[in-house]
Amino acid sequence: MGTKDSDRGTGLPDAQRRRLLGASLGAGALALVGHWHGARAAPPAVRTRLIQVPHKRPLILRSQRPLQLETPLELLNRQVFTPNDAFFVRWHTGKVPPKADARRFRLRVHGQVRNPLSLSLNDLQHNFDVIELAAVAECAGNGRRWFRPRVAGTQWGDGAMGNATWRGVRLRDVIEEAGPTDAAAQVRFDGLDRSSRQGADYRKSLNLGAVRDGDVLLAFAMNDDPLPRLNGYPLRLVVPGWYATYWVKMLNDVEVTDRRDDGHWMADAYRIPDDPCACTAPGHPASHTAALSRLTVRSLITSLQDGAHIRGERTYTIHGLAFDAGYGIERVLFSENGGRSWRQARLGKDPGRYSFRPWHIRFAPVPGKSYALMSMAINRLGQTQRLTPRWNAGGYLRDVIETVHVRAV
Ligand SMILES: Nc1nc2c(c(=O)[nH]1)N[C@H]1C(S)=C(S)[C@@H](COP(=O)(O)O)O[C@H]1N2
Ligand SMILES: [Mo]
Repeated sequence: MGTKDSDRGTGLPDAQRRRLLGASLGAGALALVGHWHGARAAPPAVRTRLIQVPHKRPLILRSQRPLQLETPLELLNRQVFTPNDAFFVRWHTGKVPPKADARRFRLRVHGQVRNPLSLSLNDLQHNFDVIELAAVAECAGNGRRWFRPRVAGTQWGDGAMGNATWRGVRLRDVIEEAGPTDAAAQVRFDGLDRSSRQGADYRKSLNLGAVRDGDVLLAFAMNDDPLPRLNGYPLRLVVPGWYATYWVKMLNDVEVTDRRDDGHWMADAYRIPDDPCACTAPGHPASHTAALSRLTVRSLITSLQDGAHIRGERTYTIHGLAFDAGYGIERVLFSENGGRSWRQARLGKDPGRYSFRPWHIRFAPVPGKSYALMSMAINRLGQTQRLTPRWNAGGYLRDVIETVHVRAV
């Protein structure tokens, strides 16, 4: 499905620098709006707007202020690594800071440390071990638009996620170099963006225990290129297996603290009901909440969209992806009859335990028949996806087995 034929822009008023592509995604996406009774059918009359900002392909516009752009599903299809110019964008601030000057940029490490640091990009790249790993960044609100009843917040489809190789240095090594004092308890991360009408200054914290995990990176490269400005140039935190809310962009300030962060983005936002399900009944707020942390197990069919009409009398290869919090995907099962029977899909190459894992399977539809296609991933711990959707007021932790309804014609 091409995005180029969506080029009939309507143009929004404050869009001088941007080329707005004010049309729907094209035939496949239009089918989404249709009559299909799938739980995932988009609310009627909602048109999916594509927008093109500098250094990005046309992406789905979820909001302009703050800037929130979603990757169309077809750009996640059949590529394990999401190209930088297709990678989703989520800011909380109304105004994304200008691109930092790499020569003047410094990362400050201070607070409960014996040896405060001020590190240039060059210091980071040459004074510490450089490592690289593949990891999925998924927004905690990914899939929120499928929650019923509907919840407040950005109505993301499934494209508020992407997979990349991240190159950088271990956070652990930098913190060790600074030498935490005995009082050290947490580490707080702050980027170049500041508070705005859209919200408080964006800061997130991790416990010292999580920081000691050698896979947490201060990353300066993404898919072998410098980070795009909108994805955090020149430096971002990468917390593999954890929701991207922790992956602070344009990171320039790391503070080791002696107490729990009571700032807005830790204490009020990005919290889930503190029970094993992380569920509540609509209208019944959770009495206890916990900060979000690890990703759920998920899989998606990426080669067909809900409501699609497909040709019968042809064998299809269905493609999809699966991921979890880094324990590793062990199996993906596929059903063409709404979960009554399952077949095992073939897993593609494994780029690492935090990465998207591609899978595919053959499917031979019969003309005139309708199919409810499903996929279910199972990780090495035996964790799998839910059969019924969980509900919580934040629209977090989506991990239900998704259904793609298609009709063979
Ligand atoms: N400095 C800064 N970092 C941030 C944010 C932000 O608003 N400011 N948003 C966070 C959230 S909620 C998400 S989902 C990811 C989005 O990363 P991306 O824009 O590279 O896709 O960045 C995280 N890091
Ligand atoms: Mo997010």
